[in-house]
Amino acid sequence: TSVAPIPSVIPGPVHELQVRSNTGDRTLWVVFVIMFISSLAFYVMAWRQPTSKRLFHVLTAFITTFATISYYAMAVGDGITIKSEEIIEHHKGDIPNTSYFLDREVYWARYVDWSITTPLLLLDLAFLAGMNGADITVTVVADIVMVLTGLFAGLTEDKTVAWGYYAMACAAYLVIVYQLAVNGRAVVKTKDNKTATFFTSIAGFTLLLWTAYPIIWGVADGSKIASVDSEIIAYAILDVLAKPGFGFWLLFTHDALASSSVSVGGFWSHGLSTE
Ligand code: RET
Repeated sequence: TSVAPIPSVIPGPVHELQVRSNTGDRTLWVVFVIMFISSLAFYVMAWRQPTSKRLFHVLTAFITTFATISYYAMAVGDGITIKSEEIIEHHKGDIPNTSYFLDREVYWARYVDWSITTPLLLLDLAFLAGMNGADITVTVVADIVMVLTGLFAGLTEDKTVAWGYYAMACAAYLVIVYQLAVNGRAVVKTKDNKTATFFTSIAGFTLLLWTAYPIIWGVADGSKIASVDSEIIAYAILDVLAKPGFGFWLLFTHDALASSSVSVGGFWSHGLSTE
């Protein structure tokens, strides 16, 4: 007589649901409006410059336009899926382990947004510094790797696998940090002083802000310590700083320098370097 093997984990019927409430809902709508109004402002600012001085305006306006679309999608409830993660509870003695399911919303529309907008943000910085074609390509490709492995980390229902993707995304992020902090800073020194100082400030601000994303991801999407509402609010603050905040700072500085004599050969030499 053979006895059916006892499964090592007995799945329970319990599902814990983690979804957003009205607070998360309202936050998404508020950011949608901020992104929309910023986009209009950036298009107006673009239009006030001659086309030869519009490169930063166009890039920046597109960034907030994509954010407007993705916040609209998330606010109306699109671009979201429920991920079901099995949580195993270990018991002492002969009692078999049991499990329950943690069902939590994953806002994958964010990654679609980031896959387009973070390369555009990096192009803003790369053109400002005057980085060469090879370095720009490495930076943008590393960024796409970071966002796509981040998406896979967000969607997989296996926790161990998720941290594997997360590690790859972090490695790619370090490539971006290196490109901006070392190569970007080295090449911007060949431009005028004002441009060099400004690049150091805005690239520093960018790296500081961007570093908060993987931290929030770890606390919210990874470990599920933070609620879905807290996650929405945290990303909302970062997104407003990283897109409209970054954009207004960049474009106001650009326009001020472009109308002064300092900038010749500096800030608004938009040509792609091909060395
Ligand atoms: C993830 C998780 C995996 C590890 C790393 C990440 C980094 C994300 C970053 C996102 C930046 C987004 C911005 C949006 C603009 O509004 C994908 C969260 C490193 C840096 C600037």
